[in-house]
Amino acid sequence: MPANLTPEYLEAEERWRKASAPEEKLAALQDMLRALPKHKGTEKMQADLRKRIAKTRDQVENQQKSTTAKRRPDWIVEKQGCGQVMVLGPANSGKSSLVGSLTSAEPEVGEYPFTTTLPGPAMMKYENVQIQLVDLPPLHREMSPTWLADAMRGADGAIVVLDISDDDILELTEAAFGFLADKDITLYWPTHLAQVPESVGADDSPPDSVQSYPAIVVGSKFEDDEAEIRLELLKEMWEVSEYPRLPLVRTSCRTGDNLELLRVTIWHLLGKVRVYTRPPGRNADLSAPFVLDQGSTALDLAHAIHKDIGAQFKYAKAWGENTFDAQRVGRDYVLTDGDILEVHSDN
Ligand SMILES: Nc1nc2c(ncn2[C@@H]2O[C@H](COP(=O)(O)OP(=O)(O)OP(=O)(O)O)[C@@H](O)[C@H]2O)c(=O)[nH]1
Ligand SMILES: [Mg+2]
Repeated sequence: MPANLTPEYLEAEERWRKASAPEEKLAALQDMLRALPKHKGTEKMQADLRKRIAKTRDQVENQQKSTTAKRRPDWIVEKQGCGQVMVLGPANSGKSSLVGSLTSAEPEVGEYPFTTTLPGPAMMKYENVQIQLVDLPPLHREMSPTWLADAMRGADGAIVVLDISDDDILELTEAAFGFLADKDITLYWPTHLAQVPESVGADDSPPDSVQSYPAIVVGSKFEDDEAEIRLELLKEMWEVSEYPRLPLVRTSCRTGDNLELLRVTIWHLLGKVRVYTRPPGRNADLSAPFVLDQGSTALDLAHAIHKDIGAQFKYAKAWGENTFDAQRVGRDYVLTDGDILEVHSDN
């Protein structure tokens, strides 16, 4: 040991020896390096201390990562794709079956209620985009897990799956909407929905709650012989209820009926447009659209490509339904689904 080690160094070294937690060890090592006289004779010790500091810091960071991972509740779903749609509804209504039929996921399906206990995200392909569906545990005023409302936060839309082969459909719907009402969650008519074949309810009340989502009702297991009668009862109940007017799509996972219609309706529910860009003189890549909110402009697209292109936007040439080929458009041009744009900027 070099003779000129300071008392501070020795005190820090003693602390290092006694420390058990990596954070304490790291602090002691850093103090040791600070207190070590810096001259040629201690160069090896300095290098050695730096190595030990780096190693201990890794240990501290790994420990922090694993504790945050542990603390993160397992019902939080990371958003993926061009939109996140929550799959809601009473127990056993066919939510997981529907998610399984629309995606390549294989969620657990059971004849008994409360099969699904945690959110199950899965990607649904619609033409050249991917939409995230989140299969959820059942909605029930008294029996849903308390975190369910939080799990829905930030979603772009919802589908409410109601089993029209079930004689208890009215009570189950009431218990499901009761959960939403208790949590001040409202569903509303998706005004941007292009075509709506059918709907339930008469009132088109605007949402006024903290959490509100554009939504579709799915009448599931529609191949049942008496489904039509129950659907009429459901519509009557809806007319006199406080529930919002919502589009209705009848489906059957057994026969596959209307699953493609539902897929398209979910895409429209999101209120997005797909736009393609082309570099001057080259073809657009039609497999990789930019997905933007309806109402977005040429300037919004430029920003989405790159912030510098947005800042220096000059004009664009557009090919689309509402333009003639290579029409020169300005920053305020409102994009239509399927447009191809060649963006020109000042640089
Ligand atoms: N006849 C018929 N049965 C279906 C259809 N879709 C689902 N089922 C059946 O309905 C039952 C419940 O299906 P799930 O998909 O597990 O329902 P869930 O809404 O996810 O149920 P929980 O997770 O418990 O809320 C199962 O026995 C399915 O086989 C359908 O289109 N027709
Ligand atoms: Mg389920």
